[in-house]
Amino acid sequence: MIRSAVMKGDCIDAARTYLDGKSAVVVGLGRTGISVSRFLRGSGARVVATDSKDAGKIEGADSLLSMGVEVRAGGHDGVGLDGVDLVVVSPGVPSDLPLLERARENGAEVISEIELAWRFMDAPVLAIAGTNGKTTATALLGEVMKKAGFSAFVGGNIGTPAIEYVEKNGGADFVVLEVSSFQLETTRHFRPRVGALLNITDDHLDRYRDFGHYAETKMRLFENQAAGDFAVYNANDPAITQRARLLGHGRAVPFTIEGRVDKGLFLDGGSIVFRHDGGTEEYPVSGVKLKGLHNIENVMAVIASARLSGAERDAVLEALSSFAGLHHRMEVVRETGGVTYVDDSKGTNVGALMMALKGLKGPVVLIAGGVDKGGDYGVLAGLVKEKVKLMVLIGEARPKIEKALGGCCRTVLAESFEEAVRTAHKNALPGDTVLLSPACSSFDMFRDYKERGERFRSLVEAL
Ligand code: UMA
Repeated sequence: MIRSAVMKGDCIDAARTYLDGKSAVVVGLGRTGISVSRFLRGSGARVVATDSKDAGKIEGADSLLSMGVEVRAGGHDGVGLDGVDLVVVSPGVPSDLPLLERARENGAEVISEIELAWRFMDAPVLAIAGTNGKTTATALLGEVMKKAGFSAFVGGNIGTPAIEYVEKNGGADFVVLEVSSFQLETTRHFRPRVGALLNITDDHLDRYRDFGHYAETKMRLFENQAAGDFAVYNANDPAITQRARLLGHGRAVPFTIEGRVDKGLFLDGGSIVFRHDGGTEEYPVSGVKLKGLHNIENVMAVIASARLSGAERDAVLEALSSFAGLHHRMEVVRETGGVTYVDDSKGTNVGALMMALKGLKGPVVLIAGGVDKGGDYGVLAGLVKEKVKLMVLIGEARPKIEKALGGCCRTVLAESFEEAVRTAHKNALPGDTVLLSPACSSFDMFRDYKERGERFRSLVEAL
């Protein structure tokens, strides 16, 4: 099924027309899978929902059962695929899972939740992807569109599954989505009016064959774009420009913090310049509240996405001057005794740590580690030598990071997160920054990056 124009406020009817009586399987019952199961069942489909976890550990399983969803917990083995039309995969479920291969062989359509949601959306989608910065850019774009007087649903990888927009029957002027490579693995027709790709650096290499596979998955953002759509991309990122053939058939809108482009966005003196068909306009960098060059890239993507969607320049300027950023993303949590404590718990890959270090003057006491995602820490050697005076390592990735970077600065291995914060505090002198930017995911010690960041804040407040 390919989306035809769904009328505003007509999402539920459109979904019901297509889904009523269909047979669907939902794989993974985290936040996404629970919402998708509820939506499919509510639209009249027969739904089997499955998770590798035991039933007792699935939050929300009871409410699905009471709606008539069949829940298969503790593994995917017993899930029958005869007569199944549709399989909807959660982002955390790899798309080559044997169950999914079997479903494809059986003739079922295997898609991600953003694909399903997109089919019934009644508003243009503005989608943001990239290894780092996408959550910040998505939140900022949502703010800009609202300042410009539009109603906007902001969701996707940022936290609220896109399907919840459809489930509530839509009605917004725009849907602003943060989109991850996991979600793009199983899109088919997903076609954002504006797609913005911020950067591609090492991440999730535990899931992909290699970097090329990961990068090409991200480029799928543009795959179905056509005339009338816009492909906004970082022209200063070789991983993107080397794959320019994958930019799709929308209008290309490059942005860069180095050099210039004929059409698109670049830096000139103290301003971001946007050259487009309607003329040339400027946005003074001094008017942007977010700090750091990487944030200028995020801001360029947001300016393009918003202006090409009809937001007025004044509204853009106003939002840029007031948006202070997100929790756990280079967030100053305390300044005491001349030492600044920065929570960058959302920095879960090598590229994020690189940006964090580039943005600080040093000396830095760095707390890093957690669950390794297959990235190459070695690329940080120069920066660590230049800025980090002490590295305190935590979690499973300790030996790998120590091997790659231990020679660049004094390095200590901590047995617990509490010990790491104590050690960092003891070794920090006035003028230093204690930075939590783990370059790893948190799942060996925490529920998620938020819990890790909140623990950091409470330990720092208690110092
Ligand atoms: N599971 C299976 N079988 C498997 C693998 C997993 O049943 O083979 C089950 C797990 O037991 C678990 C469920 O799948 O119960 C987890 O699903 P999920 O990991 O897709 O988690 P959700 O709660 O649905 O959250 C997802 C995104 N998570 C991931 O991509 C890992 C959230 O992004 C997103 O906010 C949410 O959907 C709403 O769209 C988080 C994230 O870490 C923030 N994203 C990655 C990133 O930003 O780098 C991509």
